[in-house]
Amino acid sequence: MKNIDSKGHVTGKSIYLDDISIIKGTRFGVVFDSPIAHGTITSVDYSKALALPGVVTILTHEDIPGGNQIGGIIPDEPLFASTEVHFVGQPIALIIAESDQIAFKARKRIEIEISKKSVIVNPREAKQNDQLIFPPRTFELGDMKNSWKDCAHIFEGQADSNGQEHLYIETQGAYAIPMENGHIRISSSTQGPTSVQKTTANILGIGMNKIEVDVVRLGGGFGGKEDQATPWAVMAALGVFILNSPVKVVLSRLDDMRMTGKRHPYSSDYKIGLSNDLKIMAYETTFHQNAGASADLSPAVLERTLFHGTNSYFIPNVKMTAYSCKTNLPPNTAFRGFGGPQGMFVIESALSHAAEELGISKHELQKNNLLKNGDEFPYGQIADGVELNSIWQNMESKFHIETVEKEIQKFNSNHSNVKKGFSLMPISFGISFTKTPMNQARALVHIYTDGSVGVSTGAVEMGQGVNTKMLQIAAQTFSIDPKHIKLESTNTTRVANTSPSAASATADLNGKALEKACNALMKRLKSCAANHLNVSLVDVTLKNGLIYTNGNKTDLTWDQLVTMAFLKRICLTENGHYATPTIHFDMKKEKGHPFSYHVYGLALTEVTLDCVRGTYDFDAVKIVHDFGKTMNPSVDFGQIEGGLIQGMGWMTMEDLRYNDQGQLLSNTLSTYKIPDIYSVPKDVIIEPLETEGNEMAILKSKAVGEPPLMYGIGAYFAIENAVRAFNPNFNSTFDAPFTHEKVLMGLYGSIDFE
Ligand code: LUZ
Ligand code: MOS
Repeated sequence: MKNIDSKGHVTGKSIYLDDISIIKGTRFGVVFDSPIAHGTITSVDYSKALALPGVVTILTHEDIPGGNQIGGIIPDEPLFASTEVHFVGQPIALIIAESDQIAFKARKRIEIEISKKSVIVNPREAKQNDQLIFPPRTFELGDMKNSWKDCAHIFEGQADSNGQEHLYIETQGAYAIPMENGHIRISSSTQGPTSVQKTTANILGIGMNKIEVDVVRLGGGFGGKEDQATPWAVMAALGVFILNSPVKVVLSRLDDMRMTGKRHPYSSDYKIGLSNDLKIMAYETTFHQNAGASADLSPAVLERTLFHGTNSYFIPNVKMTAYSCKTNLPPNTAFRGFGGPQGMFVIESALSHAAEELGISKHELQKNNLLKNGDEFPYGQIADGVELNSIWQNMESKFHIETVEKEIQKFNSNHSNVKKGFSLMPISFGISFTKTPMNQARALVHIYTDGSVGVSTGAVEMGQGVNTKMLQIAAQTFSIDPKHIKLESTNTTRVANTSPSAASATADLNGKALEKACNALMKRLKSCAANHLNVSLVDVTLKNGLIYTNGNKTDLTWDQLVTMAFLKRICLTENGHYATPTIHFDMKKEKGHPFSYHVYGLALTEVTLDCVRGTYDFDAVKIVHDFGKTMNPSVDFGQIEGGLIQGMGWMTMEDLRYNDQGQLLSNTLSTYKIPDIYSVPKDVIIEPLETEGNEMAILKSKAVGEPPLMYGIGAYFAIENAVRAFNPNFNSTFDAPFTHEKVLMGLYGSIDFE
């Protein structure tokens, strides 16, 4: 099935937040935010702003009827700052006006005085000052202390990866509308409708049942709208609460870039020990996560860094400690991969370091240490269904690693100012929210009396194609034409208490709930048909909208059967509930079985370096990926391509910069560059691994949202490989992204230009 949104998207008919028709009397909100990264507000003068014609009101923390608190995991974040500000971009007030142009004008007239305090932007400095968001966590396996003496080779170093701006095409926004009796309806561009509902209720001091959140679709989320879509929706709702008129808050691109958190930068130390036969015997790391000014999702992100700290390798002795460091930056948040990529970057750096020192090819080291069935992860889960060895074999037989390596060596010996490089990047990504209780979902299915069907789930469509997958599940289970099925918007009144659409788990969780609801309805309809046709239930089948008994077509159609069931007063509505079985995790012991399964894969990245300019082009990325049994190849291939390019952008060109006063320097689209058509690899080849699929995955089709992002890490090490071909003395700094400037430094860093 094609993505059901494709026509709407290309004809401009798909409805996003900004396409919702505006009700007469709607007011527009613009956020006034802190210009200073840390300090005490000594005075704010709103009078000149309020005097501007068209300004309706300015809301501050004093207007909040409930609790001034939006922290999702730890209650440490106010909606509006009251006396202290902790980052540039922290919301202080909402200016509400008759148009957003007027509100923007009014913002410039606000006069604020802040008495400055010291600013910390570096996570290691924060740790030295005991500025931690929560106590550190440690995952351990084996006998760390005694393992070093068994190692023939030990290497130590530092590996840093930078943050990443989400740059969803649709910026953050919400539109709130007053309903009767003090109820409020919010349309929000959020991955987490229930978070918006819950936080709004808390801020307003009313029940969640008085807040309805509706989501049609998002113009991208990537994690940036898992928690951080909430404040703007809450502000709009607060405006409705105070004014009793509709209020719309949509961030401008520059406001969005300044005010919202990003992927967490990490600065990490590693120590890796290898035996004589090149088995990794010991691995110790310390991760410093740059959390920003409050917790947001940092505790969960930190946890996933630890879960993926050993990537696709089995290591018998491991100790990984992670610190969530409080800095004066916007609170960093979920971003595709959710801490996993940051953890994987460190072990890949350690392996590159070891291979370089030992004078061997890194891929030999990688292949020699791949995880196998029965191996224990540092968090206690025993690996099963591991596909890494067959994936590696597939890579060798289809894409010939040795030949690629030889051809590159040959090219490099024939060219002095152009060098090629390559890398292999295996991935193992755990599927499930790491917080076990979040792994549940519901779906509501109505069959209408004419046989048409309406489906609601907790899944949010953000371009990832989840609605297409939901439609496929309903159409397949009922065996009717998808044309008869409508996917409803995601709405907290129809499907309550939802987990955010995140963790790559949306199609699995909501799809399984939907499958259950459809199966229950099918059972009722079949039993109705059996009664009518005077046969037993097991003899009835439904196929392509027709009813069969013992494989023989009857005169009865789906539509007729539905009408008949209705007249017999059989319930044509069902609510399916799914909770992932078998998963658990004990945070005291830091052991358990948190993931329902893992997604595996391997990417071979080839790059050509212009050693005069320091620029590079990616010739090809060849991927062997474990889809299970993909239920929609075009949607899933799209996810792989998008994830890969997004990961490559993070590793190569996306250069997020704050100065030491916490001001965002890369604050526009001219100073923060993401991959475009000119920087994507010339060739991306995706080879699906043939497998039986996994029962825990929806229709045995494995989760595909986040895992491919980590293929992009291969880009960093391919560049590193090429730089080394030019400058054998290159000392890898493992400091992503590998921008053109850093490539030049790597090529000529040892030359004294003076
Ligand atoms: N969000 C979350 C996530 O709340 N928990 C998770 O484990 C997770 N994993 C990946 C992406 N988002
Ligand atoms: Mo996400 S990083 O799955 O919102």
